[in-house]
Amino acid sequence: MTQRQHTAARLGLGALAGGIAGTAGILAGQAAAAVLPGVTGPVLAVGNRAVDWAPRPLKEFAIETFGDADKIVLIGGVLVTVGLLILALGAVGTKRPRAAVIGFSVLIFIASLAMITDRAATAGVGLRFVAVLATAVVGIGGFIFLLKAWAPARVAPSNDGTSEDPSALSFDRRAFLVAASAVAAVGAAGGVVSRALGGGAAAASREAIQLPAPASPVSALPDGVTFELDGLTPYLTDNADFYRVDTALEVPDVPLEGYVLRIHGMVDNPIELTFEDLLNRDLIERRVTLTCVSNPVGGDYVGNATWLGVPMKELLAEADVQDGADAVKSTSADDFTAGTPLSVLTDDREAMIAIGMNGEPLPLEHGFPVRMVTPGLYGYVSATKWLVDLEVTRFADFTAYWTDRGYSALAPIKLSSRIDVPRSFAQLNSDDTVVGGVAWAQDEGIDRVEVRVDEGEWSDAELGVEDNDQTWRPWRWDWSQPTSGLHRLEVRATDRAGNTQTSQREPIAPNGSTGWHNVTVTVS
Ligand SMILES: Nc1nc2c(c(=O)[nH]1)N[C@H]1C(S)=C(S)[C@@H](COP(=O)(O)O)O[C@H]1N2
Ligand SMILES: [Mo]
Repeated sequence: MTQRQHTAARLGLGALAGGIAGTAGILAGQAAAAVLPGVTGPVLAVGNRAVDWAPRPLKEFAIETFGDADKIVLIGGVLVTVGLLILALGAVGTKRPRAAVIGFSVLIFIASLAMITDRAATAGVGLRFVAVLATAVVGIGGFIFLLKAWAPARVAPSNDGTSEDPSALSFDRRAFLVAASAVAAVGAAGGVVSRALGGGAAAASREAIQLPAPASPVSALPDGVTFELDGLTPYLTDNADFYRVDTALEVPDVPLEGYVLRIHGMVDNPIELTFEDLLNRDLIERRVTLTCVSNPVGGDYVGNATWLGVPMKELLAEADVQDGADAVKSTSADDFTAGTPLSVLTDDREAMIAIGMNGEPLPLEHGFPVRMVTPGLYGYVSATKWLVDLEVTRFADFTAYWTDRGYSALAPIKLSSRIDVPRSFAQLNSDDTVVGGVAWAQDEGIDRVEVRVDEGEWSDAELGVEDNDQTWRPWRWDWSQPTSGLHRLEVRATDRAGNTQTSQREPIAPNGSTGWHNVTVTVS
């Protein structure tokens, strides 16, 4: 072996030791978290921290670039980073085992802190500590074991006067097999256990629910609410297709057993409600279009569903709100928070505490068992999922998850319109030229949608029959006799108050994008 080959082999062996021990530690922590309810494993705990600490532009980039896959990309990023660190520490460990073990322990310490303080964990600190211990003992123990096993004894100078390089490692096949099988065993056991516990308690609770008929059912869908047009967004969004935006890397598991919603703060009569209490009240059913502030111009973080729930106004009246309050701070089971104006929750738009979505209990991803639905406001200030706490308070006295990250405290949904058909870069024949899309101005209503081609005259689109002023409105426009070549279609909407969308492009931060959506198509 040349010196260089020797060094490469040594570093490789060290990296292998780091990789095996690190994987074993992570798997042990994950397995412990899988068996212990309410405990977060190292991967999610570090991921949650990364979500909360990521600089805002990075988050915006992730949401815009990866869309609903942003969470997978984030977890992947965390794993790759941690992976590179443990490989590097392993390599360092072949020369400086003590420094490497300290570095390795620091990594595990950071993960432990994240696990102990994880916002999504609901278990007591004692249980969380069990998972920390599993990670630390297996990870650090495994690392020391492998570095030792592979470091040959520091032999005294032998007869011929040479000594073995004390920093050299030699591959001990037995140690490798022991370590690798331990990792495989922990991994397999963890997999089996989490499969056995799969679905969690919330899924079982959800299966058992029978939603009662609403005391105030939703109005019938008006005839002509939308158009037959291939590619036009369906008027009602299926639960499976409904956009999802939240900070939860793992959907919070909130079973009905033990569930309570607290209403407290600046009220004379604090209330606690179980899910049963909510079910037994007079329920309203309404169609409302939700929108995310992160929706870029032309984006699809917007969906329309039929929601079933208890009017927020009634519950707040029963709690008897004190003078001087102007906000409700809502908190979820995973410690997300939002601040909503009291005035919006008590006016006649019928904000609700929802328990049903499109005829089913809320899907787990959309907030089971209970969420807020507030017409007219972006989700981050009004649509708290996995809702557990409502505190009546003053905007001056608190901040919430996204306001802490520079977003506005008040965030009404901005008047918007979108072209669904044709898609950008479509190749059209001059005879398939119906243009269509949706427009929304929740709580105001859409009055008019106009389309223009290549910055020509604006033409009125035909609107679907209005359902209510809290839902989007489909539109269509016949593009007569387009000339062949490249064309740019643009859309703009006007709301019932007479405001027309501005062409001015604003970014999503701090309170929602503006600008006209356009698509470029080729007509043959
Ligand atoms: N607990 C919790 N609730 C939350 C969020 C969150 O991150 N955590 N995100 C909010 C945001 S930004 C939006 S746009 C809506 C999205 O609701 P959906 O995922 O059901 O479409 O949920 C809101 N409620
Ligand atoms: Mo959002």
